[in-house]
Amino acid sequence: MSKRIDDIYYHVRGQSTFIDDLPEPEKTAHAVIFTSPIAHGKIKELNIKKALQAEGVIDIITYQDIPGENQLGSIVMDEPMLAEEELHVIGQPIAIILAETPLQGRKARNLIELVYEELEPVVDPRVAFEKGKIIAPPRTFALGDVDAAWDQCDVIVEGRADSAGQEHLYLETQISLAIPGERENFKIYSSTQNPSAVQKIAARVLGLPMNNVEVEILRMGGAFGGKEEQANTWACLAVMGSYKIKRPVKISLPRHEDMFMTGKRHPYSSDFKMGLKKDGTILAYEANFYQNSGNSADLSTSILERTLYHCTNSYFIPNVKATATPCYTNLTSFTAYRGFGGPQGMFVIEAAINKAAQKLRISPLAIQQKNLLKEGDEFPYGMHVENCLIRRSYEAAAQKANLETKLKEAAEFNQKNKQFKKGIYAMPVTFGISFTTIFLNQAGALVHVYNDGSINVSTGVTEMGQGVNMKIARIVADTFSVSIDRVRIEPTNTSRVANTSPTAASSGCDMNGRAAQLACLQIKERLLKSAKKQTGAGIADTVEIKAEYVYVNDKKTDLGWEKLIWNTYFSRTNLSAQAYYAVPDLYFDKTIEKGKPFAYHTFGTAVFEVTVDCLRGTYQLDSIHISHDVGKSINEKVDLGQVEGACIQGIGWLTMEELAYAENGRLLSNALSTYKIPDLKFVPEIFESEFLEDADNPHAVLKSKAVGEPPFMYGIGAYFAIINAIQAARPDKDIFYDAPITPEKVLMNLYH
Ligand code: LUZ
Ligand code: MOS
Repeated sequence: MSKRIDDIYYHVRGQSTFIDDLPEPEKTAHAVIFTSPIAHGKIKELNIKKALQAEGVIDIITYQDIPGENQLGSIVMDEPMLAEEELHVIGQPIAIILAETPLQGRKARNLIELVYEELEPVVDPRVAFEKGKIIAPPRTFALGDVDAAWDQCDVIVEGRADSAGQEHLYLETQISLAIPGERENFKIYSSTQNPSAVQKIAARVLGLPMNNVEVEILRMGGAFGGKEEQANTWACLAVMGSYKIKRPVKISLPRHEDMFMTGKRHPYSSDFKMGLKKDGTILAYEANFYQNSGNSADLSTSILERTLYHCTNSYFIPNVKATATPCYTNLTSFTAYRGFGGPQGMFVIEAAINKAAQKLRISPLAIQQKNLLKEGDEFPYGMHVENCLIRRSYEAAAQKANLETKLKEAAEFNQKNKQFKKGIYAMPVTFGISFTTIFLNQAGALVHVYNDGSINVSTGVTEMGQGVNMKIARIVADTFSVSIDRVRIEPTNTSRVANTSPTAASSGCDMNGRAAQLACLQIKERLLKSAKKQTGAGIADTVEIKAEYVYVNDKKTDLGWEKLIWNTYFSRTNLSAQAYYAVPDLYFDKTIEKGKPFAYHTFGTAVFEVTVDCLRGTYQLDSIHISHDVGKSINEKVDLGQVEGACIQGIGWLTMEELAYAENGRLLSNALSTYKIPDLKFVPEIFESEFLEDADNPHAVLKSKAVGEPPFMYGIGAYFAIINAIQAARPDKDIFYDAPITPEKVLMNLYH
């Protein structure tokens, strides 16, 4: 990888720039947001007089100042930008304070007086469901006939599994800079995965057409889904400020404000029932998911959908009925987070398998292996699995981990030790690639070749540290067959590539990489035509570009890239191209909940070994072995980073990351002193990942596969490895599945 295109080279030197590094334009004002102190209630009186007179305050904006619609919603219109009367959550924006400095803004914020009437908050999705506070009616995915199947089962287990939310903890907090131009035009720099959404919603709030708003993002310092929808808020608040005072306005959330004001992964509370044959064959599975959606819909309904898609994970089960409901609560609006509801669905079926294994007195791994998907098996959503690699990856991971030996050694260890117990678990993952919202599966690109031979690429994808720009540069360089040093990736900008989908659903490179490739191919066709003329080759001769030179009938000519480009330009030929890609053959019929929502699936398996201290409840990861399917990797280091990073992030979700709320809905874990994520010391000494070989994917660019989200779900395996160790100490104990499994919960599971 060339240094020029390699983000890591600049990141580690602190030379990459983020929005906060942009020089602030002259007269930039700083916005500080006054928010609701209560989780549920009504505004009786809002008094901003004193705050307006505070030092450095330029203006204070409330909902009455909004020229367009006071509405940020994109699926359900239930999210006012600034509260009018009703308050639904602590941290809900009420007023924008514009000041010369952030500190002056914060001081003025303390002077705002709010009189309110407090109402009882709801924080539990099951309570919300009982009260009828739901965003949409329940949806059910079904296959076969569960009700008829229970009679044929040798054992049936039932239980409950809860998984908590998760803070994104992107390194760069939410930030936006809005700059007013002439004639009500605005340029917004936003740390967003979704520039076109920022553009659309900012235009809506201002009551302007979309072509008055230009949105740009060079890169984010992490996002993980937290900026798929929820960057909109801060960009819209900033542009509202700049509209009102006709000055540039910047919003940059301090860490603790970001932590309590922004959305997180959805907590779920779920019931399951599983029926099996004695040999471990699963005959029937029923699940009921209560999604804690928070105080506004945001992307909750789409996330809920993916929970249903992935509720049977990598297993074929002939009879399935899974129901899910998005429930309003007075907590932060939960949002997209790596895996997008999939992890929550997969967690529950692993809990069911674990419980069934205990009852059958067989290993949960035996149940997994018995029921892994086979080529052609049907998912509850009607799609059949193709090019299925789950068994291969399971076997490869087992072999790499020496699973048989490990199990034997762990059993011996557990016999000999009372205080320390080892646990082992394998986690297979099958994840569907494509936006389940079908219209989002489209992308565009704009490529310019300048007449000195350098190449400039714009697509709709956003770089958030996942390395997509390096992959796209590789695709472009390979398509032209030139050095990657010639390629530059532009910041993502709504004026260069329009109507973009969010960089999400792991599909950023698949779709935008393909669009970039198609644009390059258009230019390349013109270049080859011109090369034919330039070399005097005949109609029957084959002309190619290989490693920066034109070849005629496989013979190298002295026509190099730069000369080829200049001559082509000189003969008045277009060296720019725009291209578009839509993923083919996707459909879904919601009336029957069947279709083909995914271009393909990705597969992989991780094997975990842990040691639990049954006296203290603490635990340590001993080893992780992963066999993962990335198709034909475009950039192995980038893909490896995604696989291992996602795995650790998934482990964090279910082990140490604990969102603590007070009964009144206040987030208590709103700082890094009270919210712990995995660090280097937590990562096991033995952490080995490999890619499945000979797993080329026919459905994505350069035979690659999407990699961003699927490995997140490996983390579920660490949770059940810990459970497995607990069961070694207490084989007959009724386990409660309530993630994250903090040391307190280990002890409660052992002794309570
Ligand atoms: N966003 C979205 C996503 O709008 N639809 C999806 O299916 C999806 N999947 C994963 C992550 N983000
Ligand atoms: Mo997403 S959870 O932004 O792919």
